[in-house]
Amino acid sequence: MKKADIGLVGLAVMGENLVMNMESKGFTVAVYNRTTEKVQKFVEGRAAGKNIIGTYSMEELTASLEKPRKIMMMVKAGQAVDALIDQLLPYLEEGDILIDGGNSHFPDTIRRTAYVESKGLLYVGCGVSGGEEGALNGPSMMPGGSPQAWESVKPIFQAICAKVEDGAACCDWVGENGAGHFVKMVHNGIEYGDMQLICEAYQLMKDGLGMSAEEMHEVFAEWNKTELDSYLIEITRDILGYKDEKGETVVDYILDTAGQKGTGKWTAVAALDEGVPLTLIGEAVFSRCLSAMKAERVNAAKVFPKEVPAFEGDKAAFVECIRKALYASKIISYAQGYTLMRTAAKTYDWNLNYGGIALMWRGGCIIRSVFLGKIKEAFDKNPALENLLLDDYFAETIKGLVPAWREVVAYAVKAGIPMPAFSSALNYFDGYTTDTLPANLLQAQRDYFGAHTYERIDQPRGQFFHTNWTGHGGDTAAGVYNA
Ligand code: NBP
Repeated sequence: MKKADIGLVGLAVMGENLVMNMESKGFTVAVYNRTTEKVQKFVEGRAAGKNIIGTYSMEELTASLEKPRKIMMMVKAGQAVDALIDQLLPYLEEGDILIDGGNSHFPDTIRRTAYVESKGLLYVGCGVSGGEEGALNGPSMMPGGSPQAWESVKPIFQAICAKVEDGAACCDWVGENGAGHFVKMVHNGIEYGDMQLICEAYQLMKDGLGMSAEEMHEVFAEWNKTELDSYLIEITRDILGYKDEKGETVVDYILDTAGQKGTGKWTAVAALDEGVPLTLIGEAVFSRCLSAMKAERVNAAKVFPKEVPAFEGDKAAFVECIRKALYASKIISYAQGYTLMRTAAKTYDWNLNYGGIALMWRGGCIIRSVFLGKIKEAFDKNPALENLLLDDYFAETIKGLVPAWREVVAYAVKAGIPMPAFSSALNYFDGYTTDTLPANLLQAQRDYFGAHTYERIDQPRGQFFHTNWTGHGGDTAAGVYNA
C-alpha cells in the first residue's frame, strides 16, 4: 500500500477539513484521533473512497508515513500538544518533522522546538487562520520553527493554502522557533482590533445617527467597494442584512456580551512585555471585557442616565467621515502590530519578512483585505520601514483622513458614545507625531521622589543628572535608570 505523504492527528473541525483539503490537492493523508471512533466515522463518512488512511494507534500512524515523516497536530492548544509530542517521539526517527497547526502560544512553540530538536527531529509551529471554511478551501498559513523542515513541508503547505489573485501563496516561511505562532498571534490581535473598529462604526451609526440595520447593511455594502474592502466588512454587511423567519434582524436580538479565547490578550501582553504601544488592540481586548460586565453596565446606566442628542447635520456626509475614521484607525492598528513584530524580532532574533507576512494575511484568513496589498508594497519597497505611517502612501493617506477622523471622535465624545478604538488610535497618532511630550515633567517627578535621574536637552544623550529638589534629599541618585 502506498505510504502517506503526511499524517494528521486531531480530527475535529480544523483537522478534518485540512485533511480533505490536502487530499483534494493530490496528497495521501494518514489520520489519527485520540478517540479512535472518530477515525472510523471519518474514513467511513467524508473520507470514504479518498486517499485517506485511517490509523488507530501511534505505531500504525507512524508506520504508514513516507520518510522523513511529517505529522501535523491539530489538537486543542496547551497541554494536549505536549502530551502528544511525548506519545509520538518513541515512534519517530532523526529528520522526521512534527508540525503543530493549532493556536499555540509562541513561548510554548519556542520551548517545544528546542525540545524536539534536542531529540534529533525537526519542529514546525504553524499558525493557521480561516476557520472551518479556510481549512477546507485554503487557509492562511504562517509556519515557523526548524528552518530545515521548510523544504519538506513547503510543497504541501503552499498547495493547500489560500492564493491571491495573481496566484501567490498565502503561506511562506516566517522564521525560527516561535516566529510563526507569534505572527499568528499578532494576526489574531489585529482581528480583535478590526472587529472592534467595525463595531464602533456600527454604534455611531445606530445610536448617533439613528440608522436601522437595513440602512447600515447598505452602508457596509458600499464601504466594501472602497479601500475597506475586506472579509470582516463583507460579513458585517451580510449580518446586518440577515433576517430570521419572522422577518426580524437577528443581530438586534443578540446579547451584547463578547467572548474571547485569549489570543488578543496574548498580543496585548506581548506588547507590554516588549514596551510597544499597541493601544488599539489593547482597547479592543478591554472593550470585550467591559461588554461582558453586562449586569454592572445596566446598573450604572441607571445611575448615569444619558440621552444621545439627535444628530443635526448631513447624515450621508457624516457616514463618510465615519468610514474615513475607521480607515485611519485601521492603518494605526496595523502600524502598531507591525511595530510589535519588528520589536519582537529583535528580542527573539527572528529575521521576519514583513512584506511576506502581509501577503500571508492577504487571503484565506479573517483579516484578509485589499488594504494588505498596500502594506506589502510598503515593506517590499523598504523592508527596514520603521513605522507604516512613515511610508509615503500611508503618510499621504492618513493626512487626507485626519480631519474627518477628528470630527468623528469629537462628535462621539460630546454625544457620550464610547469609541475606545477610534479615539485611542487618534491619541496614538497625535502622540507619535508630537516631538515634545510631557515626559520631561514625568522624569522630574521620578527624580523628585526616587532620585531616578534624567537626561537634559542641552547635554548629549546618555548623561544622567539628579536634582536635589527639596533641598533635603541629598545628592545620591538611584543606580538603575530605565529609559
Ligand atoms: P479543538 O481545539 O476543539 O480540539 C479538539 C481535538 O483535540 C480533538 O481531536 C481532540 O481529540 C484533541 N485532543 C484533545 Br481536546 N486533547 C488531546 C490530547 N491530550 N491528546 C490528543 N488529542 C487531544 O479542535 P479545533 O477547533 O479543530 O482546533 C484545533 C486547533 O486549531 C486548536 O489549537 C485551535 O485553537 C486551532 N484553530 C481553530 C480554529 C477554528 O476556527 N476552530 C481556527 C484556527 C486555529 P478527542 O476527539 O479525542 O477529544
